[in-house]
Amino acid sequence: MVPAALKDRIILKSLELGADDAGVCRAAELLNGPTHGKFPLPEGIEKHHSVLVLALNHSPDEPELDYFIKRDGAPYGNSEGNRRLMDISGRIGQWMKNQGIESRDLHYYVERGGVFLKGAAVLAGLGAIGVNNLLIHPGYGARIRFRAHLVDAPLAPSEPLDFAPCRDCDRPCLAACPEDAFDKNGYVPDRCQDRMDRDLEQGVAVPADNKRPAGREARYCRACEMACSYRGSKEE
Ligand code: B12
Ligand code: SF4
Ligand code: SF4
Repeated sequence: MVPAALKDRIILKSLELGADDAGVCRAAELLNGPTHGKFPLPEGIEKHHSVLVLALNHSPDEPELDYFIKRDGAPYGNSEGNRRLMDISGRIGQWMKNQGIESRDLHYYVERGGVFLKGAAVLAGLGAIGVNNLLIHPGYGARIRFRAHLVDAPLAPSEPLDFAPCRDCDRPCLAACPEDAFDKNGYVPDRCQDRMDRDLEQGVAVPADNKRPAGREARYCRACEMACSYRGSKEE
């Protein structure tokens, strides 16, 4: 195991580069966990690798961070928040390269070689999964997004938190869902997915520019996120 001091320097640098929080988990632990255990190992991720999880607060005061633009014909879209995370990921990669450490940004989508970001965030000590199926961060609550960066070194992992934000809560997140996407077994992804599909179809038209075709901007539903009554220590 590489000494903890290196992990601490990487986390500190991530914060300097604009992340609101960051943590490290071991790829082996993630890949044996409850989600990746069921899926094939994403190509290129090996058990000795570490995963740096970068977090960015998505405050209700900056809703545009979450607006998602999908251009016609493009396989994926993107949001300003995710672009910022990608930028931090690129710059932390450059910084590690200068220190002689190999690393790379991981794709957002698992089918393109990414990891399940909420599970990674739990293992990296960034929070706990709430009743609303979202990662609740002690400082920013549910209003936070993630990106993962793969590090070719067995860094000392962050400590998972002893944190139970939903204990004693009367669960306004569940009542807030306009699609009834929570039943007795928890989150029902298909109902939520239908809503996301409609949000994109009914999104604002974005005109073509010199480089890119026209597209749509979706303002995806965040009702279960915004209704979460847990107030983080860093929220206004
Ligand atoms: C596909 C996807 C969706 C699908 C739903 C897929 C699904 N089955 O859940 C749709 C399009 C419907 C969707 C909706 C939303 N999504 Co989404 N989505 C994703 C994506 C790309 C993959 C998630 C996935 O496939 N999950 C499959 C299930 C099986 O796994 P899971 O979600 O990781 O959940 C498991 C773990 O939490 C695990 N678990 C529980 N405890 C523990 C503990 C440990 C230690 C471990 C390892 C695992 C673990 O159990 C859960 C169930 O199996 C991720 C990005 C990513 N690469 O992870 C974003 C992501 C999960 N989405 C996100 C968000 C914000 C949303 C929305 C609010 C929409 C929006 N405005 O962006 C809603 C919220 C719905 C909700 N309440 O969960 C954020 C969540 C941030 C947060 N604070 O948690 C993510 C992480 C993206 C990001 N930018 O950071 N999403
Ligand atoms: S994002 Fe909207 S539709 Fe999906 S579970 Fe949350 S409240 Fe329901
Ligand atoms: S509203 Fe309450 S139960 Fe729902 S996720 Fe937030 S803290 Fe948990």
